[in-house]
Amino acid sequence: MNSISPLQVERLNFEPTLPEIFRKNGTNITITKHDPLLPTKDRESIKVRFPETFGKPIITFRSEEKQETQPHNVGVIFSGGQASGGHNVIAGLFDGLKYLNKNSKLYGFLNGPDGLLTNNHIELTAELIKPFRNSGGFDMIGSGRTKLNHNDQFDTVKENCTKLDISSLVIIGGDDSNTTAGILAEYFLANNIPIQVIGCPKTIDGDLRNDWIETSFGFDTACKVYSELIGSICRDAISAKKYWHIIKLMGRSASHIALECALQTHANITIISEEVENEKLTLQNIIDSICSIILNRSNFGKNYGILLVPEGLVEFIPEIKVLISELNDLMAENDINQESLANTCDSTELEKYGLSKHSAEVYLALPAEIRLQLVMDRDSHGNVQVSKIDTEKLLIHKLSSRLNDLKNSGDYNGSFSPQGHFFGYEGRCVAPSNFDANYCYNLGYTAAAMIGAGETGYLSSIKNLNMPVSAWQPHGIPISGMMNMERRHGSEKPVIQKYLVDLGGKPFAEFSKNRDDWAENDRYVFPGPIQYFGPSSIADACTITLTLEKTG
Ligand code: FBP
Repeated sequence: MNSISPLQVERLNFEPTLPEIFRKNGTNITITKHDPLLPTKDRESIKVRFPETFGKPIITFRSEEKQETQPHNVGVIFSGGQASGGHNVIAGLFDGLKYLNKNSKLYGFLNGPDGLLTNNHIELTAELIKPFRNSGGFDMIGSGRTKLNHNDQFDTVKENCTKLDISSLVIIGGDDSNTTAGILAEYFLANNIPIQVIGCPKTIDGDLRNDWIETSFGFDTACKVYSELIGSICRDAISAKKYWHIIKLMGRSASHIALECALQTHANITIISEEVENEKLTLQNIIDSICSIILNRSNFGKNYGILLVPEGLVEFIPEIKVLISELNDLMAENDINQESLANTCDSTELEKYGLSKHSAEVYLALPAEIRLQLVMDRDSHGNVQVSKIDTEKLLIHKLSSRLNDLKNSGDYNGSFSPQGHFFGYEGRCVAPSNFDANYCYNLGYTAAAMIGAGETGYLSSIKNLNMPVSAWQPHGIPISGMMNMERRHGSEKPVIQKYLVDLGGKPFAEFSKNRDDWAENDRYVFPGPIQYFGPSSIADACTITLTLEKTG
């Protein structure tokens, strides 16, 4: 019996494409330096914190006559949540390093930043990497969410790298992890530690994006997986005609995934958290507007539909945001018995704990299950784990109760039979789409090219992603130029700015133009499963978000 599927066998044979510049055998890849990239905000504060890496130029690549280059010993880690294509970043990095010098070595630190701190590593050889090419998951070396933010941790990283003679480190992660990459590069330069640091943009959430990072890897594959599932549910809904499907979609803060899935499937209703915040919509406002669509469809005999909800919604609803922040503060300041707080159903009692009167009322209006999640599910900093809140159940509870009232008052005579879903983990480790497989391989290869050129404090970037791969343009982008100052855990910190849905942007405009029609009529689109083979217009397509952002 084969231990890998026929599809896995075929995917192993897939050869990612490199753009022209990386395909000139027998040449050296060198860099061209362009204008410096300066932060758009908080320039002076960033300059003070990044004296060594501030004002570095954007770089592109060119090929020159081949000369002997030194071998490089490089370390690599995954940091944060899984995203399809990670193994191809490593494959591209490995191939790029071997192209520089066949004696180069690549070490994978295991289970994310923890591996760097404990020197838990393996050497990544051609044989070891081979079965992981074009596969999903991060299981080649694992990942983790430990944050590297203290100098003593940086010194440990230095010691462990020195033991392996490592002169470059590649951090594959999201906005926080790449912020760390920038800080580490600065620390090493400031302390004359000869270790280069390069980042690669990963996260299914799509929120590590700016003028230079057109998308983060994993977003394409995850949205295709969720859209396939949503499309199948749409088909079930118009077949059975009896359920409203309330679907929570992963994406911790930003609503890019929900928006892309709406564009791909034309679900009847999609909530965009950024719009909720911008319009200061209360939970009741949201429930009322969903109910009016449910009522309208019911008047046409359609007691079914699809509602997409972004994972991070509750944090964008003003009164719940205040409640969460008050709960975070009181949990941090006081030695509180979480269980008795969770069981308190009296507003005066809650005020004694330190909640404001308004937050106590908001808290008590939530279903018991959600109250429990708000109080009990805390991360290592004591903060609410917003991603663990069953927002789909919260909405089902509130919608059912409102529709019941409307029924009792004679304003609604339909039937509301809800089904809750959460699509998250099923989209993070699928074999990468052709787009992500190619994109990731190129990100890794670009990281190797920057290592070869001796650069540090850069993020690997590919531009022109809506074009065929041959026209893609690899870049190196200085991380300090993408920073701004934000308040985190009580103090001002330099961080790469998270990209939320732009309500003035083209993807949102496209959604907004169509949403009334999608709400009333059944305009469902059924994207079907990811296609790895077949017509390029399907197999190599990128997301609608990227297409709209690049071309309109
Ligand atoms: P990253 O930003 O680290 O890539 O993770 C994103 C994400 O998939 C979110 O969408 C989700 O909220 C979170 O990870 C889940 O985290 P965990 O894997 O720890 O449950």
